[in-house]
Formats: sequence, C-alpha cells, structure tokens
Amino acid sequence: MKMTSTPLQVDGNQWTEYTLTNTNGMSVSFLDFGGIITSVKVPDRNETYQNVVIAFDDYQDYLNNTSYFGALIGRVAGRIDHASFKLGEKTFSLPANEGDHHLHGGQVGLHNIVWQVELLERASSLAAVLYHTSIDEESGYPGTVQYKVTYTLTAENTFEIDYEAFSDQDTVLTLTNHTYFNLSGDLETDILNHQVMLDADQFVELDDALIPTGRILPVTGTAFDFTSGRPLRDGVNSIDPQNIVANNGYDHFFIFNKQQAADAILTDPVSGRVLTVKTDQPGVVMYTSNGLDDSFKLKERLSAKYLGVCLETQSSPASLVYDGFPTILLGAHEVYRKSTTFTFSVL
Ligand code: G6D
Repeated sequence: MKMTSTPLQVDGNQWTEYTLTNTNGMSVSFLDFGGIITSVKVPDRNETYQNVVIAFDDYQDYLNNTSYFGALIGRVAGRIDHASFKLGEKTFSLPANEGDHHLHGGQVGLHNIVWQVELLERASSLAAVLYHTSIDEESGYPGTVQYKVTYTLTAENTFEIDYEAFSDQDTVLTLTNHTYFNLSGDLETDILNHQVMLDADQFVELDDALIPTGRILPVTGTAFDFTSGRPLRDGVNSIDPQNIVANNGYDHFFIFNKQQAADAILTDPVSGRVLTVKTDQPGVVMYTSNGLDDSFKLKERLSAKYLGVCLETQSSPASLVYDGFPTILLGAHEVYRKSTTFTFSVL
C-alpha cells in the first residue's frame, strides 16, 4: 500500500494531487480541489492496468469544469426547479446557474473549492479524509455545514466514498461524486457497449429542462429496465420520449429496490472489467455523457459524446417540490452519513 502527494501550481493556485495505490496495483488519484478523481487504474482480463475515468489533460481546465469531471457535488446534487425552495415557512433563492434553474450546488459548489486533506494509512486500506465548511447562506443555502468526505482504497480493489455532514440549522443537502466511468481502458472506446444492471423498478420523469415532473415511472417494458442488464446503447437508439429529452441517452434518477446484492453493475464485455456499486443512498442518477462533445482535451484523447457514464448515488431534489421522493432535508444538528462503494473486478 502506497500513498503519495504531489504539489501542483495550477494557474497560480496551490493544489495537491494524491495517489493511493494498493498491493494489487490498483490506484486512485484525486485533487484537493473539488475532491476531483483524476485517475483510477484497474486491470483488464489480461492484467493490463489502464485508466477507467475521464480526466482533463491540463488541470487548469478544472477551473471551468462545466462537466463536473470527477468532482464532489453539493450542497445539492442535481437540479432545483427555478433555483428556489421552501423550508418551513421560508423561501430560499439560489443562484440560477443553468437557465432559470440551480444545478449541482451553483457556481461555488463542492466541485470547485479546495478541501483540507488528511491521509490515513490503515492495516489493509489507505484513506484520505477531506474536510470543508460552507457558511450559512453560502450560495443561498441555510446553515453552516461542516463536511467530512473519506476516500478509501482497500486491498480488495474497492474504492469507498463516505460522506458526512453536519448543519447548525435545518437545511437541504445531498452529496455525490460525478466521476465518468469508462471500463474500456484509457478511453479506447465509448461506453455504449457497456452492460448495466440497475436494481431499480422505477425512475423519475424529466421535462424538457431536465427538471423532474413529479411523476415516478415504471421501467418495465422500456429502455430504462436494467433489472436484468442491458447495453447503454439501448438508450441511444430508443424512441422513448424520456431518452430523447435527455439528448438521446440517460440522465435520470433511478430509485433502487434494494433487493439485489448490488445496486448497480457496469460491465465492459471487451476488456472484461466489472464495476460493482453498492450504496445506502436511495437512488442514482445515471448520466451517459449525452452532453459531451469534442471540446475538451482529456489525458488520453479528445472528449466525445457517450465517452463516460456517471453513477451519481444520491437522494432527489424533486423531494423539495413533490411528495414520495427520497428526501434531501437535513435537520439542525442531525448527522448526514452516506456511503458508496465502487468495487472493480474482471469477468
Ligand atoms: C448535464 O443533465 C446533465 C447533468 O446531469 C450532468 O450532471 C451535467 O451535464 C454535467 O447538464
């Protein structure tokens, strides 16, 4: 087990990149800036270690990370309709950073602040604890919130993200990580032939602005039924209005059944790499990078549509407007504690 930290000078900013490497040779690299995952290297069926996440080639591009590559997301992951919400009798207005709506915590979110990092070496794992405090009314949100996010790499090729938060006032909060996975290795292919299993019988309908309509739809008989596994390509070729509204793919919140051993499994049949995701979150936004084009220079190549798939485990901001959705309320002095594991293996 090895951990390294490398000081970086990025456009006048002092950042640090950390790399955790386990005894198998799996490694995870991330920045203190945004907690951004910049590399995950895992073996294919031939024991060839390659990177399986999207990352910028020039780290200066993370200063304008409009795709949120690799980043921690908060206070509220997802979209808040018309950038406002009611809590009790009070209405809060947030920055409208995507049209009239609020996306992923606003212009100043957890994705573009520098976290304080503490490295921990344990008997059979390596961990980095990331700390941050956002003050009351920052980006319009109530409450001073203390965050503690722990990145852990185990000897069994599991990368675990543990989220904790604590607010001094009633507030709203749901955190996630916005890493784009591509199991082909070094972004050799897109993700459309990746097979996905999601233990989810329901997903949340979106309107043309990708805002939840309040309707929860059954997956049965649609390209959203991943309960027995299907290739992501099905969402591209689908004439389902929900695939079309997402720019011919997926960008939807799936509500987990919690009936299978894993909540999600991503498999690349060619490389043989498998990613198994387990979480105590009630659901996941699966986004198949439908909004990507060739604008960005990545470590291995230019970006492209469908080059990565995000599995953003979280609760749903739709709960601010509609009943029946997993809540994102966090009471004063309650502890927000959520965990997601990403375990890499081969077929
Ligand atoms: C697009 O709709 C998608 C979001 O889900 C994603 O997080 C963002 O691109 C990066 O807006």
